[in-house]
Order: sequence, then structure tokens, then C-alpha cells
Amino acid sequence: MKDFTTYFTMTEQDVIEYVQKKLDIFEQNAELECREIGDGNLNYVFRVVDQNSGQSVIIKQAGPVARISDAFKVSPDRNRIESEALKLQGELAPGFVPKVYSYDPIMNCCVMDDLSDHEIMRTALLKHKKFPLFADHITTFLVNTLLLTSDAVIDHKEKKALVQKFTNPELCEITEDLVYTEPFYDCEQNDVFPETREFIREEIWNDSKLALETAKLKFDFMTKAQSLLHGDLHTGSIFIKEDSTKIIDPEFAFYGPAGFDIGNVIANLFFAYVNASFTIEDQETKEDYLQYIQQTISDVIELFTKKFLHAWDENIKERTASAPSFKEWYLNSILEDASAAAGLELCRRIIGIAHVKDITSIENKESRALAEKICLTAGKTFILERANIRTGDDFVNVLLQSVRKFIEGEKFYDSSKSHSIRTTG
Ligand code: SR1
Ligand code: MG
Repeated sequence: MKDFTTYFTMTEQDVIEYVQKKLDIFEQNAELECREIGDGNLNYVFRVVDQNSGQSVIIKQAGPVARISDAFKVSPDRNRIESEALKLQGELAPGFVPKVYSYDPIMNCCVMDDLSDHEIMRTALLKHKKFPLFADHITTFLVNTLLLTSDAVIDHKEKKALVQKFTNPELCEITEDLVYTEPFYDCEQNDVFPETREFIREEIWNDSKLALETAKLKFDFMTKAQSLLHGDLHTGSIFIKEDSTKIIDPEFAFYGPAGFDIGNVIANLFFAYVNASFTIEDQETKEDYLQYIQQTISDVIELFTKKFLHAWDENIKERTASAPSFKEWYLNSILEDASAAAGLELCRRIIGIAHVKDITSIENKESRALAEKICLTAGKTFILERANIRTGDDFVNVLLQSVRKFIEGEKFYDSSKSHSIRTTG
């Protein structure tokens, strides 16, 4: 039997032995079964179930390279970052993250709640499911984790200790490359859909203003240690069911611009919207679903704003932060960064190496190319116009205007009009 005193990447059988030898979670007579269920880009996720009692846990192990490609050599220390971030987020936003039972710095794995009664949000949205509590849940998580880890609230030495603890150079480098750099030039590692390439060249790679603005944003990302971010808050990092939302996978956590997490949530709702525009056939069902996603985007911004302002009044400790209008200035800068981050995510998931199923699953080539152009147009607007995008309506308008540029009429629903607009082409 292995003794797990030296790191190696585990198989399903190894994980059963690991549980028997290292953990005190299951009964002595447990009949353990293990299956690797991970489908992310980086790690191995094992579900271990006791066939006698039905009790189960998740064991997540970080390998020495990313699953998506051996080219990404990433320190397994990301598993420590993830475990520590989940613990802190669990304290700041109780009920919104899985409970972590243990972290093993040798095997680079952690043991946590099995959330199999939830569903990955991206998958659920692609089945056109609705989650009316999502905007409320995610904004509580965002406000609590972002504001309560900032200099406005916590002691500055404590904050700097957290910055140290969550210094995450390798995962940050992935984001710096994949989100802020590669999508904005003709990089070999990009994975461009041939039907969209010409549009990308003209609208993205040949736009010097966009190059300047994305450069500024990259430097903000690298230097603005404002809040402890989740760092990769897309709909594949969210487990959901009707009455519960759990945010998982914070291995990219580090101190960065607070708007980054908000923008990622918005962009990924946008992907679900675009997918629904092209895949739901029944017009009434489509209008209803698009209206739901639009409303959710708007609610995320509006609820974030409302809860942030309230939490600010309740929690700030930093003396200078109570200067008149400082709170509004601070919130505005977060919303501006959220707009930028939404734009970056919309561009990088189309152009870069890591795509989203919302778009790649659109089978018809022409529709996929249109879907991609809509995302890129919105992405560019969110980046270039970020100084003017503040309200829920502003975010939704970018979406509607980008859709309107490429499709009109019965293919989509424009709730800013009182009825579905008709095609002209
Ligand atoms: C090499 S990792 C590629 C992407 O997967 C993660 O989920 C992050 O989004 C990262 O950018
Ligand atoms: Mg992930």
C-alpha cells in the first residue's frame, strides 16, 4: 500500500487507498467507490462514495501540468490557494462555497463537500433552466468577498498578510497571457474559428486603440491589489440548484481589481444569452428565456450596487474612506473594471485557447460565426466604453446593441421594445 509521503498524481484506486489511510471520514466497513469526474482545464476531481451509506466526498488533486495542455506547467500549490480561499470565502459569505474538510500539502489535494445535488451552472443554462435566486446569491457572495477583504474594511497589515498568502504568480500569469495578451494579437496559441478570423483581424488585432486600452487593463490587473478575487468566476465555477448557489474552484484567487469577478459573471451570462438566441427554436420560449437572462444581468449589477453601498456604510473602518463622495467614486471604479473584465472575457473565450461550450456547441457554422461576432462586438464596447457603463441597463444595452448589429427580428427578443422586432434582412 502507498504511504502518500511523496507527491504523485493519483488514479481512482489510489484515491480509495488515500481515503482509507489518510482520512477519518467514512465508517470502518465503508464500501468505497471512486470515479474521476473532472471536466475543467486544470485538475483531477474524484468523487468517492460509500456504497453502504451513500455518504460521499470530493477529492480534488492538482497535477504538475494543466489538463488542457502539457504546455501549462503550473505549481500544484494552487491547491493550497484554493483550500485557503474556500475557507476564507466560507467565513465571509457563509453557505456560498463548499466546506473544505482537509488540505494535504504533500499530495496537493483537498477534500470537500460533494455537491452532486447541484448542477454546473453553464450546463444548466445551456438546458435553458432558470435560477431566480442567482442574482441575489451571487451579489451577496461578491459584495462580502470583495469589500470585506479590501483596505476599506480590514486592518492594512492584515490585508498585506493576505496579499502575501494569496500571491499566485503562475495562475495570474495564465490570466495575464490568456485574457489580457494573446487574444489581442495573432498569437500562435489562439484557437480561432476560421469563419471569424477575418473579423477578428479587422476589429480586434488591427485596432490600436483596443491595444492601448487592453495594455492599461493588464497593468491594472497586475498592480491593483484591491480585493481578494475568486479569479475565474465563470458559470463553470458555479454549482447551482433552485434554492442554492455554490461558488467553487477559486484556485486563481489573488489580490486584484474587484470588478474582475463581477465582469466575468456578466460575460458568462452573456454567453448563455447568445447561445439561447441561436439554439432555442420556439419563439415564445426563446423570448421568455432571453428576457430572463437580460433581467439577471441587470439584477446582478443593480443588486451589487445596492448591497455594496449598504455594506460599505456598515463595515468601513478606514478613516479617509468616509470622505464625501469617496464611496461613490470607489464603486464607480469597480463598475468600470467590471465592464472591462466582461469585455476581456467575451473576447478571450472567442479568440484564445480556452473556449466556452455556449459558443462552441452552436453547430451551424454561420450561426456560430455570428454568435462570435456578437460577443466580440460587445467585448470591444465593454472595454472601450467602460467609463460610461455603470447601471444594469447600461450592461444590457451593450448586449442588445451588439445583437442588433448582427441579427434582427425573430431570431432574438429585444425587451427594450414592447414586442419582438422583425427581421429586415
Ligand atoms: C490553462 S487554463 C485555461 C483556463 O481555464 C481556467 O478555468 C481559466 O479560465 C483559464 O484561463
Ligand atoms: Mg476552474
